[in-house]
Amino acid sequence: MSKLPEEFIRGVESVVGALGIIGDAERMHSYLSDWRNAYRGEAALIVRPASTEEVASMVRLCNQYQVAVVPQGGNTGLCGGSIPDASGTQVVLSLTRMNRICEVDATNETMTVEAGVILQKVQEAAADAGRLFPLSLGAEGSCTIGGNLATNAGGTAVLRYGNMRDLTLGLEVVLPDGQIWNGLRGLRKDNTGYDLKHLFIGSEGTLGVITAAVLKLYPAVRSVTTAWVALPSADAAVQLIGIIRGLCGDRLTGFELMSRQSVEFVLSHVVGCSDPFAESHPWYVLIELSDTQPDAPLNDLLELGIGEALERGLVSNAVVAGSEAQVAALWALREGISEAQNHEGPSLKHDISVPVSCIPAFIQSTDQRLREQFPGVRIVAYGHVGDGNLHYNISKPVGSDDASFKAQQEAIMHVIYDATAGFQGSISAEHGLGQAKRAAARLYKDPLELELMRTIKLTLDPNSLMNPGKVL
Ligand code: FAD
Ligand code: 2HG
Ligand code: ZN
Repeated sequence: MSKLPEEFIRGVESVVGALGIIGDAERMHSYLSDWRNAYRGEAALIVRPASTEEVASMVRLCNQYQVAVVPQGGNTGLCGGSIPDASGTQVVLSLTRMNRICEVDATNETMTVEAGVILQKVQEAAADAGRLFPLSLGAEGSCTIGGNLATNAGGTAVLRYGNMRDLTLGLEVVLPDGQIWNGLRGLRKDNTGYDLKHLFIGSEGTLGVITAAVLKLYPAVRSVTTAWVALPSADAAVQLIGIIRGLCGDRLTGFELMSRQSVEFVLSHVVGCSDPFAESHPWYVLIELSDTQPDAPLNDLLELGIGEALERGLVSNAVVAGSEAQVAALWALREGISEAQNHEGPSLKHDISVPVSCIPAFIQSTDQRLREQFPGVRIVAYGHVGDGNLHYNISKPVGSDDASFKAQQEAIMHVIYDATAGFQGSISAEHGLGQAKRAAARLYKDPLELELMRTIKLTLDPNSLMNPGKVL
């Protein structure tokens, strides 16, 4: 039984039709909790509009009845941003029916898509046009472009191509009052005042509903080399990236760091993964070079770089993938970490960034503090080290129970975020604030920045109906 008035429900039906509404508990279930089951909410309805006009009518109706709207894409977000609160009075607005690729303009190197298109479909459409859409992340088979935009997603190719903000030329947004802002311009130059799209990118559904976007395409990649490298320390990884970048420039498209603990979790829990080396090492990096030329000398460059690093004692072992199957096997070791960590009980996620040069000192001092204060916790540190972005995640000590581990969550978080702040870092590098880091942002973000954000929120959404309880 819905907690909202009957006239509201009838209004929703008249906007999206029976096909666009999910109201029974069983079918609503998957929209109400996140991928890890870390957040769970209730909703009056799940509404699935099929067009921008339907989104706009829904938002207007929600305004009329003062009903809060929680935009949702693929529901792969890691901060609970797409999960409604426990009141059962909010409406989840799922964009997944709006999944059309509207236009591919290979000459302008742009693609116009609706917000509910799955990222992988965008990558495939770009490839079909002989182009590349470079955003790449573990959830690409289920996350949507709208979610990628709303969280300003990063992933494994930011080093070369930037994050979602850098990959976007235009947006269409339904504003909190139901007006449609059509900013779907495929222009690389447009200095006619404030660049409004950047307000909505990274706003996590709190300023409006993104309904479509014009994305940037790049030349297709025609040669790729991938290597798995073992290192004695995180410091060696930071030095290695300098060597490889110096040699390869923009050909360096991926440089992912993983601690032994991260790799061990994958080896224990992800079927089909195996250790490329017979012996274990404290740290690994996965390096990817790519080029638009089919026969670019990538192997030679990589071997040169790794050779120099070996001589300087920065590398302990290395293997270059010799086949596509080996490339996939190496990436599976990296991409499997999130899933593998779920098998080890609740994971405390800290998606931090510090200047790349500070990564080794951050790891060394924070590891030490955590080991002293919380003996036995397992530190699962990995991530996009070339962007200074570490997923500094924590799993409970072997044999301890979930409840006593969760009771330490706040204290562990403060150790990690205090260290992050000490290095002038950010407590959310790529996943956003959602509901997970809303309170922490109040402690660690500049008060003036927060005040400006509140002013913008109030101006656009005076009734606070867009994803309340998230971000601010
Ligand atoms: P959702 O989870 O549905 O929503 C996320 C937020 O965006 C919510 O606040 C929601 O309200 C809002 N939102 C969604 N759609 C819209 C819209 N159309 N308009 C307005 N607001 C909207 N993230 C990274 O950045 N880099 C990674 O490498 C990465 N790897 C991941 C790997 C795994 C295995 C998983 C599970 C997640 C990973 N993520 C990563 C996190 C997540 O996939 C991304 O943040 C993704 O961009 C979320 O997209 P989504 O469609 O699932 O959004
Ligand atoms: C990744 O880089 C994602 O794999 C997920 O951002 C990180 O699960 C995580 O903490
Ligand atoms: Zn990541």
